[in-house]
Amino acid sequence: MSPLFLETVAADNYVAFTFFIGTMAMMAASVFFFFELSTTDKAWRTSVLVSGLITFIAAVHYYYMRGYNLETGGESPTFFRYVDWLLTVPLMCVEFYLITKKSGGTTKLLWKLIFASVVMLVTGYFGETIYNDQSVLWGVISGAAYFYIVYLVWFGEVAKLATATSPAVAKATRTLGWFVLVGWAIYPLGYIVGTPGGLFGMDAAALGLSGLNMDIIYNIGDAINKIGFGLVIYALSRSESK
Ligand SMILES: *C/C=C(C)/C=C/C=C(C)/C=C/C1=C(C)CCCC1(C)C
Repeated sequence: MSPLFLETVAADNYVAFTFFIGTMAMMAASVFFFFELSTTDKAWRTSVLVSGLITFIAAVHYYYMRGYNLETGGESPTFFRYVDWLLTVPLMCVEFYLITKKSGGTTKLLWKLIFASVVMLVTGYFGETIYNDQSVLWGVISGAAYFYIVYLVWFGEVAKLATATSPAVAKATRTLGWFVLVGWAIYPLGYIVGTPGGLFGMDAAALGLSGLNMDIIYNIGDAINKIGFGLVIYALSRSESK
């Protein structure tokens, strides 16, 4: 029999467990968003569809990452993690574009957001893998791109357009802004825990985080951010349709 079938998950393997729960949660969220499409106002259908695509892409990656983690005896599926993020984070940028489009959100703004998110992720990937010995430098560049996104959503074009669109869009954008500011800040924490030297030279042990695992932190972050983001968009689609 292939070793695949002999794989058992130890009860205290929390990493594998969070990959499993992550798969289930992302699948359930996708089913929910896709089924709700039929009762979603036409103007909001693309937004809710994108919410479902984000969780669906994550579900497929989580299924794969759980297997990778088990079959390699606990290795981090770093490559597939970043492939997932490179697909889903730009889609989150698309959500900002779609909800601000009515009052002038342009594809130029969309590309600005996507560009910043790609810089944030590619430099983070460099720091975690190829240029691991320069993880501080790459972490700082990634952090700068991250703060640029925070700026755009809280004070820049996204915030201004959202306010001009409608009170409901302004409110939803503020909530999404909290996800970007607090929810996304979970990821640099995972980077610090999983990368020697971490971010800004901070060390996991010095921060009292040495007992934590990078994948568990990333898995928790993904569940909060991908499903949470989708639900904010879903709620907005309901409050805006009569
Ligand atoms: C669904 C996946 C999401 C929302 C992923 C977001 C990822 C980040 C905000 C990652 C940020 C990072 C930094 C700000 C610095 C260190 C390197 C990263 C890539 C972990």
